[in-house]
Amino acid sequence: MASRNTTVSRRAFVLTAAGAATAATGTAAAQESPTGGGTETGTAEGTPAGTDGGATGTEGGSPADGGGGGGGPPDFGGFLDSVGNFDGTVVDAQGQDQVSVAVGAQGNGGNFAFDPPAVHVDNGATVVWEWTGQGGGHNVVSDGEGPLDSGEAVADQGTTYEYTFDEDGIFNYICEPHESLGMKGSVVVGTDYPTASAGGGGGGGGGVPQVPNSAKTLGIATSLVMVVTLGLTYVFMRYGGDYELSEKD
Ligand SMILES: [Cu+2]
Repeated sequence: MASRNTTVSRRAFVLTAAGAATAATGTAAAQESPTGGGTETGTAEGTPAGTDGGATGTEGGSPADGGGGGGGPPDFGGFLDSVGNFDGTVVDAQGQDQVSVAVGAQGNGGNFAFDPPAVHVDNGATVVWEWTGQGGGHNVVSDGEGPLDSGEAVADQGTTYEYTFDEDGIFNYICEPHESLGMKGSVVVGTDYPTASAGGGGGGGGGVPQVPNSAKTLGIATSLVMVVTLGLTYVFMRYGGDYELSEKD
């Protein structure tokens, strides 16, 4: 009976020690992947856990990147900042073949505005600018290079100028006589245009540091064990032979 008990307690001790080791590694693994579990990690040590951590990190980063490219608002590059009647709203006219923009609408200290100042249309849609007859002579001309040009400024009510967009992008335009007052507008066309992606970058930044921390911890621990083992082996081999030789010298 006594010997049996000894065997049992010895086995129990070994199991406890193994359990503690498993638990220790398991805790490290649990920080990275909750589903990883201590059972697998205990046998395979740090390497599988580290790989798991890397996989988790990649997954964490991807959605953030996708979000940045996906649905950000159009980036006008500050072009509409000085436009008095632009409050950040881009009128969504997608799905419409034709969209009207008033020329000489109220804004910018008189009738010196386009309304709406920013509109989003499908590729292939036609924008028709319609003169209100207010605010003197106006025209519609692309800012810098671009396809829009209604010609000389005119004041007559009922004047129209239209353009059918067949290219995705952001098309900024001005009224030449009143540009300095803020009489500017923009047409966003299709789906391929510069976007202000503020949220995407932040999400990616938050996701990245998590992985290297836990992966590093396991990596460093594994490296340390290897270095110590190699170092001890080296010391044993070296001092085994060299000691006698140096004694003779
Ligand atoms: Cu004008």
